[in-house]
Amino acid sequence: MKTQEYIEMEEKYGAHNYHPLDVVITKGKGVWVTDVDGKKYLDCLSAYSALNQGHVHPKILKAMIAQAKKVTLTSRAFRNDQLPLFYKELSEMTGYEMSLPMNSGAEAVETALKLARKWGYVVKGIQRHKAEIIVANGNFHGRTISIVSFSSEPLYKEDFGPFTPGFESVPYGDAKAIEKAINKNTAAVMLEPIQGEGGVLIPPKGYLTEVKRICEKNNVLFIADEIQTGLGRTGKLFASEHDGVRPDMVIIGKALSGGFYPVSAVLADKAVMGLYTPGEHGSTFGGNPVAAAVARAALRVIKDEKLINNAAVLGEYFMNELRKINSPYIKEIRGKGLLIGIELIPEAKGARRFCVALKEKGILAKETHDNVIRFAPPLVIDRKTVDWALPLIKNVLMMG
Ligand code: IF1
Repeated sequence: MKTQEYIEMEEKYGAHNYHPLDVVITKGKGVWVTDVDGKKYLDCLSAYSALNQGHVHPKILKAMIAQAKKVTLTSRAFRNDQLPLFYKELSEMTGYEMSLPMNSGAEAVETALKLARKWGYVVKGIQRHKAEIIVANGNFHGRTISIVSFSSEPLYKEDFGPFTPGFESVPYGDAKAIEKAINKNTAAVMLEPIQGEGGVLIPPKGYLTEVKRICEKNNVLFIADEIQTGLGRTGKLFASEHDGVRPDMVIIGKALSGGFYPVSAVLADKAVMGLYTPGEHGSTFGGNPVAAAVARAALRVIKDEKLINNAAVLGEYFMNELRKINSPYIKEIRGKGLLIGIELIPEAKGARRFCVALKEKGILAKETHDNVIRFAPPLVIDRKTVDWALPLIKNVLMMG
């Protein structure tokens, strides 16, 4: 079958909750993907940062196959011999005492929110069912009803009420607004260190430091959603480290499996994570042996291949070179590590048509909001490949 036939089949039988670029991928290797017509592309989205280790990393593949041949699912009714090793290695790598594995990012966010509420009642002494959690305008934390309840994007929530109460949203990047919103019922503040969906928005320097200080002063937990920014993407293990902040809870997902499998987790020390008791939370697939084996291999690859350092070095190089492009359509180029956004001026008539033009040249990138092109290649990318992409990107940005 050819591209057009796949597209027609998908449109006929699949729900229309996406508007993908018209490329039908059939193979991936490292930073490259191939479509059903045999055309090769550089992947500059990495499945929204789930592919930090690159497509089909051989070591993760090997771990997944080996585990799938042994045992795939035990449920948490019984123990398995992969999960303890996953816990220990994740703890050693991140410095958090404990973790709780789930599958999707949204599930891990829900896990953290439930835990924060429980902490609010049991530790802080908030009156039952009164806990509040502060979030930021422009946030993206997933698609469940509770999570879209505190979204500020009408498209994500308008038709899906009634909403879950207990959330308060304040402007992103404004620590004072958080201080003002805190009251005796506030259990936690949850933020993305960089708002990915918001358009690769980087808060003012020291924002997270100040937010953490305010949280400590007011006995409020600080939760970082590092699902997109974590595990090396921004040139640090966690983006919060750029501000020298150690959150009370860190939520990770996406690259925790290197794109093989949905694996997410919440990290915290025992004083917080220890509050969950048997029966209060769980998931059929969360922490299953394949997920644990895959995640262990995915973490090992990040470490062994020094992907965090590569993201820092090549991210800076990529961004500096992009800044040399003198296109009248560019409003701003911003980013950290290999999470880079090019914001276009409104007169550029939208980022999507630039992404379509990039696709024609063999580069897959995705617009976010109307005017931002996001570049987030796998962290295994090398300088030669960046140098291959730059003139093509320049060409598309100049052409308009
Ligand atoms: C889609 C966006 C990115 C996330 C953060 C939680 C989640 C995500 C910071 C939920 C997920 C994804 C989901 C994907 C598109 C994508 C996205 F444009 F929608 F916002 F990356 F920028 N926290 N982000 O970025 O994780 O439940 O999806 O595993 O198609 O919805 P999930």
